[in-house]
Amino acid sequence: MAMRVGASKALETLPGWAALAGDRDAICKTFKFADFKTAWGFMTACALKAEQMDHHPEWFNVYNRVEVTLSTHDADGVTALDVTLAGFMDALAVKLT
Ligand code: HBI
Repeated sequence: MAMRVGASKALETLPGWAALAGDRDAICKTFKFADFKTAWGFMTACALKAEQMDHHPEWFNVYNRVEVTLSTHDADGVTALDVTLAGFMDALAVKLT
């Protein structure tokens, strides 16, 4: 199982991400794109990456906005898997915006 690093340590290397409000150890970020199809393209590429990693985001989409929460359920908190997936999302979002 992936080792828990915790939100505060993870956030040191993830600009624009924040700790989820409340007691849960998780990180979150809202991505905004030009339109729905770009947001959906982002989600599609992230979904394929998530499948490759066997590590899946929690997310909510309305039109051009994608709200993402990352945490590792098996570890009950933020692990290197979340940091890797967050980094992938950030790099992709830069290309799409
Ligand atoms: N995704 N975010 C997240 N956290 C997990 O612990 C997790 C997952 N996707 C698949 C997965 N675990 C599997 O290892 C099984 O536990 C379902």
